[in-house]
Amino acid sequence: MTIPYTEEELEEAKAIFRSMPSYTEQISSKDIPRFHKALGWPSSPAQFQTYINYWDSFYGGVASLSQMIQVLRVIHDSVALMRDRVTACDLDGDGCVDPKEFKLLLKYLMIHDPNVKSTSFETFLEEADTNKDGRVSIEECTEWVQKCLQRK
Ligand SMILES: [Ca+2]
Ligand SMILES: [Ca+2]
Repeated sequence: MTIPYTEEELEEAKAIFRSMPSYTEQISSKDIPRFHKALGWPSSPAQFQTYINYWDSFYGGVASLSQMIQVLRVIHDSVALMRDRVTACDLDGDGCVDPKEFKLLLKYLMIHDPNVKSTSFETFLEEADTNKDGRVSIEECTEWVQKCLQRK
């Protein structure tokens, strides 16, 4: 998933999105596998289930067209994509990643890149909290995610 989406491809993705059975302005997370398949993203049933869980956990089981297009727009830019995903995982919006939010983010990372190893929150805190204030901010977390994806 490193190819940039052109405006034309985004239009195509929008058309696919709108053709999903549950489409109103948004689609049910149950249609995520169908949407991914229509876009030509190969995923295993386990990956689909995790994606569904992801949308269920973060977005109450529905994906809006604008959210989906936002993901597609940044998918070629790993820094922007990860900042977007880290921001999305900050469920209580306090600008920091707590253990529950980290768990969801890690789950997402492990689907995104199978080389990502499971990490405890303690290790994450130690590695990511660069200004040592005991909290991991969105920026710190985004930097950590970059390092995490680069180390194989
Ligand atoms: Ca938070
Ligand atoms: Ca910090």
